[in-house]
Amino acid sequence: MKIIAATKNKNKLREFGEILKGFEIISQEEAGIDLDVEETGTTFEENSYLKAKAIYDLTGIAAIADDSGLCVDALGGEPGVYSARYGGEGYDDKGRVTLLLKNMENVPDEKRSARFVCAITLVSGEGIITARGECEGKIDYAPKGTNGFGYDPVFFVEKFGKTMAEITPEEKNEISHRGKALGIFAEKLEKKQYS
Ligand code: ITT
Repeated sequence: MKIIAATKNKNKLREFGEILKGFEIISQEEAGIDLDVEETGTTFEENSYLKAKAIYDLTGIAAIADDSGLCVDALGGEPGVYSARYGGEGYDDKGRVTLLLKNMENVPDEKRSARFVCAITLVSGEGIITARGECEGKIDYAPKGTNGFGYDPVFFVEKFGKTMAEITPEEKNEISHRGKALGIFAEKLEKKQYS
């Protein structure tokens, strides 16, 4: 089954490939699509559905989308669904990490809990599949490591005693929100659990 990855994020695309081995996943670029989907939803599930549906409607080919983000307890769940847009248009990954650390400046150790959340949606001619994965961690005090992307350098993972940017891609995929969500998704697809 050919599936278009409805994402413009190259790092997500790489992780899709690492996790969903044996699937025929093609990028939007490979499918010749240049589409910006407005993320008007208020939940990860809504936004991942919007992205997958837009690509499926355009192509008639099954499309899988990932909407994900970082939810920080001390910030009332922010940046959440707005993780990619935290601080506004002018920021890149590094700028968003700096802003997050600034907003966490006076937060003590025991209140620095956070989680990465990922909602995966497949829209296809046979139906829809959704899956959600979460990964618990803590916001570190400074960026560490060069692997991964986004907020990985400040997301401390207890199991490894390191940030998500200091562990290997294999280690990240084993515990990450995306790894978990795609694992559940693959199982549902195998069992043809469409809704
Ligand atoms: P698409 O919508 O094209 O897929 P995007 O980057 O805009 O790409 P999202 O709207 O889902 O994707 O925003 C997700 C943001 O959350 C992402 O840009 C990162 O800042 C952060 N994020 C998600 N997964 C992450 C991960 O595994 N590691 C670090 N940061 C992550």
